Amino acid sequence: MPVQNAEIAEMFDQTAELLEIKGDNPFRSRAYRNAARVIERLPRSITSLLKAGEDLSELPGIGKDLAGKIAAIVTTHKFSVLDRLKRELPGDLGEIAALPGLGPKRVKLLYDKLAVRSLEDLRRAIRSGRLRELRGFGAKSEQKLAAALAKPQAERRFKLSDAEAEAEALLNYLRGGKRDQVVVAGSYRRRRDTVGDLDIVVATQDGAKMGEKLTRYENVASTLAHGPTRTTVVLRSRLQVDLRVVPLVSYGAALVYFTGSKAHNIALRGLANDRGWKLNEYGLFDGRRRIAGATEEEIYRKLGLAVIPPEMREDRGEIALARAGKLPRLIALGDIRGDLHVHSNWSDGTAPIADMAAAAKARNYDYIAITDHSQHVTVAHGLDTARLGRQIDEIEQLNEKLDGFAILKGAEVDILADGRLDLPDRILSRLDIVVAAVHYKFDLSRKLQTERIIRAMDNKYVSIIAHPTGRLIGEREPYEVDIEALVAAAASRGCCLELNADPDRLDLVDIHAHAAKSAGVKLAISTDAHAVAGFSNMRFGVDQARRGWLEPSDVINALPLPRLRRLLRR
Ligand code: DGT
Ligand code: CA
Ligand code: CA
Repeated sequence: MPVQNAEIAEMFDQTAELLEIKGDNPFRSRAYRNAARVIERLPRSITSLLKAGEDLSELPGIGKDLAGKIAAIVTTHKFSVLDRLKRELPGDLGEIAALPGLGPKRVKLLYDKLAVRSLEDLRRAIRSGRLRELRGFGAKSEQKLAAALAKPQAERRFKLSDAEAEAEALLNYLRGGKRDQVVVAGSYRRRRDTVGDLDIVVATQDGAKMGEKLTRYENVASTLAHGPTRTTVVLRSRLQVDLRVVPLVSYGAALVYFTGSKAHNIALRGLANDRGWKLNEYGLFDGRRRIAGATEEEIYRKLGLAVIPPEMREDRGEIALARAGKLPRLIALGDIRGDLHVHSNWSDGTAPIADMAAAAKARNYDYIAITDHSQHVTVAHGLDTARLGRQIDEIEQLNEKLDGFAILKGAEVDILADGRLDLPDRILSRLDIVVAAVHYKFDLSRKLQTERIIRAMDNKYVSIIAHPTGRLIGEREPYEVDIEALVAAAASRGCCLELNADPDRLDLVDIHAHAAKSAGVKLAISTDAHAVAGFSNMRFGVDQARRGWLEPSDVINALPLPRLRRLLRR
């Protein structure tokens, strides 16, 4: 099993974290973190690049030294620097640093001041009340940590993109070229933003073999259960995998059942009961006669329903729509014509504008908007009025040379703490599109945060509010904000909201995207790409849009350019 890019990135992130805890030179840990991001976003696997004889040190952020280390990881499956750090630093510091609200700096503080080395030490520090007395901690963080520590490991959830990297490698291994049907069902197939475990359904004659094969998979850490029809393992990443083997006549029924959701299943079973039938994972039965089961389609048809896309199976009203033949025509990746939140190397992106445009054109897009950061974000080399003016000139020149493709002049402007914007109207008025976003002061009260963002929408140049809740999945909770009020304000002002497609963000979430649609607010599904590879995240945004029932008409970057331009003129 070749080492996956995500694993290398994870090793580098852990290394950076431990270096920071150790108080090492900050440039070293930053170099590891940057490299992790670059590796994570590569469109090809490191293993295949090395096989093709490519020089890794030509990748941005990766010098000769790191390239050598990566090559060693690929051959040994280990990272000696990380292993050494783990030996040097006692206990579970890595795990502690992964708790919500705890970064390396705070872990170091806990270690230095309270001698916290293990999760048990941390629990003790909370119980004794010493934690809240530590500078920068207090009752609120104590509460948050206690809640996180009380959560059993089983409740740990994985980002969809991480689960996907695991699932694809595993499916490749299990399928092994044969014609067996092997599908990942569960929340993964419903494309939830996070998944608890992978539920694999296999239809095959020789089921025992498949379970056996799973237990021999190289990434398996332990086997929890193994029988003729069901095998459960835990992977090295701690992701659990449930594999069920079903006969071909039950394949559709098993897919429906294990795709879920549970609430959707219960509603379907109710429909079957109403007709005097029984529905389970083996089929739809009239007495002992199986009247459907081999395909999902025949199950839904027999129940009087159109086939419901997995992303909608949450019992949120989809069954009534399917019965009435009124399911929406959900947006699909092929409907997307451009990307309206894109960074270049003018701020914290890695590629020149021309390269980002060429890559977008190669994806068959009609347009992108370049939206680099504004001056407030100094760490990202945010643009001031003068530099943005020069960028506008450059984009105008680039557009003259482009045929059948347009680069929109834009900016991702910071919303200041009081709701004013970080750039003056006189420069914003020269742009085609303004994306406004909160990047600091996440801790305002709900009322003030909501007013702050609505005030930004009051500016007629603001086209879109980016990542409206600021959450980072598993790392940062959304800031306190009244989404309903934001949606209402966006509706009355003709402002759009973003569904950020970065798999670490996926913000707005499905139900909020649906609320926006219902209020007549248009959404932009945007990748926030900081490198060419970032464009490929669009599909994660589209998945969440589908979970929010969005149709092409709800999404502004599904519009042809002339109509988009008209809509942007508020
Ligand atoms: P997850 O893994 O927490 O992200 O969410 P799911 O939806 O994948 O849930 P999981 O793995 O517990 O179970 C997979 C599917 O199996 C679930 O979506 C529906 C079905 N299922 C599980 N438990 C029940 C149950 O008690 N009743 C019914 N009708 N279906 C169930
Ligand atoms: Ca699952
Ligand atoms: Ca499961």
